[in-house]
Amino acid sequence: MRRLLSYTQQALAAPPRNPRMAVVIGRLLAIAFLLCFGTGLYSHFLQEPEPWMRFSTVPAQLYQVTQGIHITAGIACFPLILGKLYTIYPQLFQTPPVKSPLHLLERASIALFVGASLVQITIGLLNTYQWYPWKFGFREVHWALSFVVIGSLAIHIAVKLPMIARFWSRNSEGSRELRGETAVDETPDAAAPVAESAPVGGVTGRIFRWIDGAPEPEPAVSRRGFMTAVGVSTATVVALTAGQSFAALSPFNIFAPRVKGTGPNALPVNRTAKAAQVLDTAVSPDWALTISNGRRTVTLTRAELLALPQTTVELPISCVEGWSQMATWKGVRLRELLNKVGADTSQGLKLTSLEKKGGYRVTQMGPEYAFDSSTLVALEVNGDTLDIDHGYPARMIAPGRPGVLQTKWLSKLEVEA
Ligand SMILES: Nc1nc2c(c(=O)[nH]1)N[C@H]1C(S)=C(S)[C@@H](COP(=O)(O)O)O[C@H]1N2
Ligand SMILES: [Mo]
Repeated sequence: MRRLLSYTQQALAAPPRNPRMAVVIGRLLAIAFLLCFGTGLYSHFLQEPEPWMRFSTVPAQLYQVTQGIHITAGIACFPLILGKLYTIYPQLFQTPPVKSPLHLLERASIALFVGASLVQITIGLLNTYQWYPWKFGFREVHWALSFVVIGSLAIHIAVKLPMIARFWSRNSEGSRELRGETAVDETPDAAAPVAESAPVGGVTGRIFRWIDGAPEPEPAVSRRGFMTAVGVSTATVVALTAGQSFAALSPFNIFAPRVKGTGPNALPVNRTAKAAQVLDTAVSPDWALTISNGRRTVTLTRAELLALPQTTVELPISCVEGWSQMATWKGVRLRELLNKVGADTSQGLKLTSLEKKGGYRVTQMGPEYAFDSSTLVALEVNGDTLDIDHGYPARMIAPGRPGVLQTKWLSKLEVEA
């Protein structure tokens, strides 16, 4: 068994499979994971704030940027993780499989980390395509897994710290040894532990000399070639999808699910009026917006809303799924409506949509958004009446909020006590 494992491990040896490469890719992955985690926390708390939380309404594009980073960094994880697994997977066959309880913990944390990360980025990617081929709630699972991923990443980094230090830079001791710049062979005892703890062929030169006297074969994958492959694939998937979030890359948006400028009012639609089952109620002549604060209530028809002072703002729709687009909105300032029912600037708001059912039929808005001068009950977009798919007769649009909270087909606004 042992011999089979060690034979497999050696057979898989290749120049990119060395600890320096694992550290180089590992660093990039760690950056991508931390970006995803940080921006993910922000996105989560915007949608499920703790009562004491207040958020910034400036710049209006803040969420567009954080969520664009979230999705783009998540997509970059695919080639990076595959590259990393390529460099380290011969480690699967290390002998003996378990050396000590600590070693077992190390291997278990890596298994957990790899498994959780792969599930995490895969369900995240499918979510951006609005494809939910599973029964569980995406948000809950993505949220819970993020702690598993970050927790096991922390353990992984802690355990590997000595190795990370040895191979941190080009001129670290380990990296120089790899290039054969230190006299490894003259100090076999000192070098031995490295070979043991490092991925296969921890020290180049030994990799191909495992059969005594055999000439060194030409490696099928060179280190440089491998780095280039990982680099180019990462840059390519990022460049071909980031256009959904970042306007400058929009012309190269080939794989991402949303394309800027398409759809009614030249704006993509996320949930159609048909899907929300509002095709009849949204165009009903009986529609009116109710605004209430305790017992004080005001009801305004669309014509009455249009007769109030109109404000124009440039604000983006920034979907949690990563696509975003700037649009020109026209309508009534929310705070003017709130003033009509005597709300004060410490009070938040409950918004109800005409939508029959759905996770975003009822949403909450903190006072920092409700009283911001650019938050509108929008009646027009991009110079035209709101299309029914964009929330006709009226929708909410506020700066810096995730798309899910830009409620379409408004019905009721209730000031919270
Ligand atoms: N009532 C209601 N409003 C909603 C949604 C919804 O499902 N129901 N979806 C939201 C989501 S996820 C986004 S990204 C934006 C998209 O706005 P658009 O379809 O007008 O581009 O609307 C938001 N408003
Ligand atoms: Mo969205």
